[in-house]
Amino acid sequence: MNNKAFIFDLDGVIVDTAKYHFLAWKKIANQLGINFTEEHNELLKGVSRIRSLDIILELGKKEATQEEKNMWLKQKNEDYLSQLADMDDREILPGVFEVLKFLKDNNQPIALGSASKNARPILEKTGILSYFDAIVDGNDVTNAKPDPEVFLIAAKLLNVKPENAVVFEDSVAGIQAANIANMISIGIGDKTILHEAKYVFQDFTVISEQFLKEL
Ligand code: B16
Ligand code: MG
Repeated sequence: MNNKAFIFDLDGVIVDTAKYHFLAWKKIANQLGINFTEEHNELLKGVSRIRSLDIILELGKKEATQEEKNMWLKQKNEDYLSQLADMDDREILPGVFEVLKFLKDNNQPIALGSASKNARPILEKTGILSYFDAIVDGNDVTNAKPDPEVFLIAAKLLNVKPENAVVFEDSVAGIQAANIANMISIGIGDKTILHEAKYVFQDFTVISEQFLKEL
């Protein structure tokens, strides 16, 4: 294989936790009398927890004190984590495990580049933590995607130049971050939404070993 490093986003790429985030935010929104739909939830993908709350408050045209915000952030995360309690490898999205294994078998460095502060427990619960040579998550970055910080730190930890790093992302902001970092962006999801990516695949089951080898 060519000498590349592979950086995976977490939510929407490795696991589909968007549904759990949605349920937890929905409870907060209901409490505040804000109408929050699955369509609105799209706006929160790849976005940090704090920014997600601000978006919901903006949707409901609500003002809040920092103290209130801290309380809701804590409540949202506790609720989200309680939903993840029984998580296991069945939550890994189709084809992901096979690609991780193929890359590992071919000695390719692998990192996580996620906005989530809950990345480690999710990788542990799904049994794939040992596949990652580096983990960069919401605890390590100050600037959210589309800022490239998360991916640049990951490439540095893997000891590769940005142009040799491949990023798998499901969010528009994440694809933009990879492009700004001068990395090879691969969108996972809808081609029309992720049109800024260099390549787009519906999911990992349609990514061939040949394609990975030739990158
Ligand atoms: P947490 P990713 C992002 O993860 C999610 O897409 C986004 O919806 C969530 O708000 C964010 O993580 C923060 O998550 O509350 O667990 O810190 O897609 O960058 O892996
Ligand atoms: Mg994502």
